[in-house]
Amino acid sequence: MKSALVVVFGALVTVNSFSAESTLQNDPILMEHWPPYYRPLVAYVWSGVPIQWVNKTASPHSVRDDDCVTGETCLFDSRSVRPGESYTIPGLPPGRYPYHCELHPIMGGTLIVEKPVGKTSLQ
Ligand SMILES: [Cu+2]
Repeated sequence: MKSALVVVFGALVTVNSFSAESTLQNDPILMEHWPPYYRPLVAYVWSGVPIQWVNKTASPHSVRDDDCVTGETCLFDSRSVRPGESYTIPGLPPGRYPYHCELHPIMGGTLIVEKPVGKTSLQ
């Protein structure tokens, strides 16, 4: 029983140190006029945590899951986000999610959604 408690405590310490040192994204993702268009281009986020994009340009943009195009499960599609506005999704399951702007096909970004517990490879 004592060893089990030690293991649980060790896991908590590991998770806490990972949080402090990781590059996981807490700030909104910015939509921009110039490359890489979405900043950061590849955003690492926790699963289940809301993700926000902010449009600080003078033009409308969108955030659309690439799977919306292929006919697979379309997990997010902002439609047009006007200048000064933002778009937030409640969070995603772990995985890799390429996305694009429906209005400007040159704009593309990627979300990497990480599972917060039991993930040790980034330490
Ligand atoms: Cu755009």
